[in-house]
Amino acid sequence: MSLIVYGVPLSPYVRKLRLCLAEKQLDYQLVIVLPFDQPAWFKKLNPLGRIPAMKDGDLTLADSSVICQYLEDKYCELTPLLGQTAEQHAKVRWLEKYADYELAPLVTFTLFQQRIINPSMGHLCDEPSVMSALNEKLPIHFDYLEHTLGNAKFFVADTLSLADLAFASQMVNMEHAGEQLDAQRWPSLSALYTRIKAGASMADLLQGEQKILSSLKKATSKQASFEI
Ligand SMILES: N[C@@H](CCC(=O)N[C@@H](CS)C(=O)NCC(=O)O)C(=O)O
Repeated sequence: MSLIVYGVPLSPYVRKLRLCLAEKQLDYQLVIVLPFDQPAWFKKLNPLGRIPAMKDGDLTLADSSVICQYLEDKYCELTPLLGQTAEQHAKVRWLEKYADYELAPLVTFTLFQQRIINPSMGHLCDEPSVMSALNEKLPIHFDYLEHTLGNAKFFVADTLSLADLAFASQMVNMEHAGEQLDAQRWPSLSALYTRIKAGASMADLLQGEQKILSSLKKATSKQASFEI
């Protein structure tokens, strides 16, 4: 097996990359590297210290989008995930970027960080910032994405692409944090997320993720009983 992915399953960027690999049916080894306290050797793979990184033989790469683009270029015959035309490529990249850079700060680095990571490390959850992300900041983005999706099954060309995988990857962290998309207000987005979650690639990953999530929650209750 020549492909090695470095990262942790609960990272939305690692999840997006693993979904891309699963859709293309490419085998890989996952080497666990946390987003903090990283071993010195990881800096050689990504001097920025962010996960995921990947190794394919002698080639090392970092950044989920760059890695997925590489896989797309290298294995173009396997399930294309960037669309077929220049226009479709551009739309997929835009929506992937939108999920990675607009949803992530609110969903992953606020909701998930505050509700799951902080308590598991003995830090308080800043619930007002969670509420502000949920009620004030995220709806504008969901409105835009709902409008962009319209009645289609997938974001671009009615075919699964990295745009859908990037969006769903963030929604998983929202669900891990105990929140759901409002299906009344954003019916198409909710249906899209449900469809991706029911697919084999995501269902497979989520099984493993639930175990990690439970141990983080156990760590949280140990912290709490220690404090009491
Ligand atoms: N644009 C990067 C973002 C990766 C990223 O921010 N990963 C987080 C974990 S979810 C991380 O490693 N954070 C550690 C840090 O920023 O020091 C990608 O798509 O791979």
